[in-house]
Amino acid sequence: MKIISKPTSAFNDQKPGTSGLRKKVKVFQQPGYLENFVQSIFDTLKVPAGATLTVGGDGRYYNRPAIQTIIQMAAANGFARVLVGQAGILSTPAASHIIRKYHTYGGMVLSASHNQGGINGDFGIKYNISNGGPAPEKITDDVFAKSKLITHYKIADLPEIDIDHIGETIFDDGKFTVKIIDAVQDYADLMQELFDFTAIKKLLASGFKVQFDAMHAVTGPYAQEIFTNRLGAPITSLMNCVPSEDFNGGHPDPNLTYAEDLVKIMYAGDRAPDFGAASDGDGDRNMILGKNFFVTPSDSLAVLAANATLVPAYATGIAGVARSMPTSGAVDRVAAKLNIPCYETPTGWKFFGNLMDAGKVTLCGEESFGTSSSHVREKDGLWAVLFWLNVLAAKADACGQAQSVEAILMAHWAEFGRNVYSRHDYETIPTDAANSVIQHIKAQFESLPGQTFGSYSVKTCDDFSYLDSIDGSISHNQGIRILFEDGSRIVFRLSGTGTEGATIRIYLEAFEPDSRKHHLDAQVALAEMIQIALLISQLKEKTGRDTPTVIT
Ligand code: G16
Repeated sequence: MKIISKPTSAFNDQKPGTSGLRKKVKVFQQPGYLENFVQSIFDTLKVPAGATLTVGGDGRYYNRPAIQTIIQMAAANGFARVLVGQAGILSTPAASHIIRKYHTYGGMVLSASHNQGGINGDFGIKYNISNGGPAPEKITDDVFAKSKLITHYKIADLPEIDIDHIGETIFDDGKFTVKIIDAVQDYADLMQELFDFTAIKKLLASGFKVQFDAMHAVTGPYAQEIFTNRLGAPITSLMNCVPSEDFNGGHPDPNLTYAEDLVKIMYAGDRAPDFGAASDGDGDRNMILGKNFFVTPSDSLAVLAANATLVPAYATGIAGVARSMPTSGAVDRVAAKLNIPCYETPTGWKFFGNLMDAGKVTLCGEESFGTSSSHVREKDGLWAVLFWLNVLAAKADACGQAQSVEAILMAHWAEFGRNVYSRHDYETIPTDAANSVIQHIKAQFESLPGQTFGSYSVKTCDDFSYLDSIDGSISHNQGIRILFEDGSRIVFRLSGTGTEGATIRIYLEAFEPDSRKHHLDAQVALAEMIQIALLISQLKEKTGRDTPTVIT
């Protein structure tokens, strides 16, 4: 195995965003682009002798050549072994599990998550540390700094590895090994350890109808193994389960706009199944639907926390919960009742890792359709679906009759009150226009407190900062909050995961204690606040956009 040091020129745009480096495929295809970033990661890590690296992605276009390059560079940078998911595919939570289970020195997760794929779509790469979670900012900042100074990268002259068949390829008398693994079984086994599969199987056999949409993305094979092979669900309850390099031309983002096939089925009146769910490109996001009913991710987290002891893995209780700042405070109310701590972190799963490692939290969630627990260090779409099914199974009456998802939410709101919540996204806005919206709001920080808009009076406003209580690091500029006297709030943030222009997210939240109003559509209940957000931000005037591209 010959190791070559190749000269390269630095790129100045390799700053990791909310979750790794995400760019158009064509950006990644530039000579040296992927290599520079991978070398900057390896240089930051200072790889110890004998280390193993996990590698896998969501199967999108460019996954395969990227994996070959990463294997060659891992060999040249001192790794002794690389574990690769069969066909190069690992869902993000499965990658996290493999890193933890086989104690690898972290892993390269290749995905642009919910972003579109294909030759004109997006690609992405992130490094997860050995706890299985995304690298914290101190590592990603260092990687970015190195990427701006890089002059050479190291690569081994290995032949192309057959990544489609399970097995091992050994080089240089065992000095370097590539092992192709079946990660579906490992992941399915983990789910079976956490949840009561017997109870879920009984629920599915009782006529309770489930529809799962893998959106032509990575969870298809995992869903087939878990739902069909292990839980006995009919094959018709699964849709779009064959992973495709471009997600069949779709947008693998499980929300009410992009999961439209599933939404149509779940909103088909009496004919609709009892429970519907979808997951995203790399399998870490989830959307939960009942019959003609949408569960916001913030409410989903709260319901799971409130019912955690119904699930075998959490039967003795949960240590604490955490949510990202823009996620609604619904879970805070559950935590208060359970008398457990609730942490508020910036957007980005990487901020939960320290809290989980320290045993301070068990469940975490984000409004961006992410929920998970300390079983891995990533959000986990299928885990959330199984958690819901386990809760539904455990709440079924003596005759096996399950409650509806809507009934569970109504009962939850009756007990805790409802944090009415919605997020409005304005996508692909010219960056200057998006920045001017944010600057315009910030310029009002001194004048807004004390002002009244309709029925809402502004109490305070700020740009959210987070002090990590475990490692003492501080993260500034994590989203603008306008907090009202009655506890309602509007949050403005620029997305850190887009690859084209900027995306402005407006998060709207109002607390409704009156159960007679709990059935109201969130857009109706939040109508006044939506107008206030537009007035304060002057978003329409500054961007020329009349309506959001996505509402959830
Ligand atoms: C990523 C992060 C999440 C974050 C989400 C949205 O999710 O892992 O923690 O909430 O992006 O981020 P933003 O609002 O900055 O676009 P994923 O599923 O894309 O990896």
